[in-house]
Amino acid sequence: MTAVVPARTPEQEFQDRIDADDRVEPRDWMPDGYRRTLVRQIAQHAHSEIIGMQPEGNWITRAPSLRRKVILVAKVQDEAGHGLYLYGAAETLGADRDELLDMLHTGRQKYSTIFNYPTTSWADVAAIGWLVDGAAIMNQVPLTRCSYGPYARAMTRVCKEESFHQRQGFEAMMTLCHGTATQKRMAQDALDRWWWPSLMMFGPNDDASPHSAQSMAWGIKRFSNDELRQRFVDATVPQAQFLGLTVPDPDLRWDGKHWISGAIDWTEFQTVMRGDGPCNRERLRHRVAAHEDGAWVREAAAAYADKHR
Ligand code: BYC
Repeated sequence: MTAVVPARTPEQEFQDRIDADDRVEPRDWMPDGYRRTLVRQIAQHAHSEIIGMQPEGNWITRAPSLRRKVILVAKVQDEAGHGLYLYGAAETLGADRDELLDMLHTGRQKYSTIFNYPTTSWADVAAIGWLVDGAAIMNQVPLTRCSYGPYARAMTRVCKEESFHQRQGFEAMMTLCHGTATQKRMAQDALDRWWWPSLMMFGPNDDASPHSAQSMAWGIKRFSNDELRQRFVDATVPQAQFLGLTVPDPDLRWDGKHWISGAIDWTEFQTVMRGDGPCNRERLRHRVAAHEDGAWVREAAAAYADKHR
């Protein structure tokens, strides 16, 4: 008698493909939860890119030299481009760009907490490049191996640009640290204010992260939030030491293998995520106003496209 092999469900076959490291493409069958998870993460990521233009954009007119201004304009434009690749990737999953923007504007979809902090001095621009782009790369390089093809490919390009951003931030920080005593103080003050929010970018601890386990099983996330945060701390503490700066964590210690941080203030993270951070309201107000002011551009582009169809 031949044994009857039970038929595999579409979900099991999908998981087999993921386990074999196969790439999923837009026309392939995928579980609804996989699609929903990707739309949620990619949309939040896209929103972060375009909201992330604001804190640094704030310094374009006050950059300390023409060279710094040219670099900053290019960087802020790059962030807009990253938003475009990501909204494009979300559209391949059937998401509608106008709806995603509406969800951002009405607070129904999140963007990264990091962009709700103010940039009060030029050194903040340097610190964002060094720390925020540094954290972004740490999180995004593994996403170039994400199981969903369009997201992974978008990330390849984003990461190349982010690594330039990180280097320019570190170089700007180095200039400040080798400058006058006031400039060095500005650099330290910026590190003091951006260190902890940068660690929060990686998301809640693994035991408090509702999505991580499933996202890792689906090959969307390759490493957990805590693993990536640890890699960032290990990479960044020696850089701070090289700059002659002090990481604002009295409990930071070397355990022989890793730099171990003190406790993160998760209450602050929750407050900012809820919409009550220092700049949440300002960021959204500015974003909605820019969207409304730009309506004529979208209308003109649509009319032009209709005429040439
Ligand atoms: N801020 O289960 P979890 C950049 C939310 S870089 C706000 O761990 P997940 C840029 C999370 O969405 C910044 N919300 O979720 C750099 C979830 O909420 P919902 C953007 C956060 O998705 C320089 C809940 O907490 N990068 O753009 O498995 C210049 C539970 O968390 C945050 C990306 O988006 C946070 N920090 O993991 C300009 C990278 N952390 O959806 C721009 C792609 C967590 O249940 N995204 N939440 O309501 C990811 O890798 C993952 O989505 C995360 C979170 C690691 C962020």
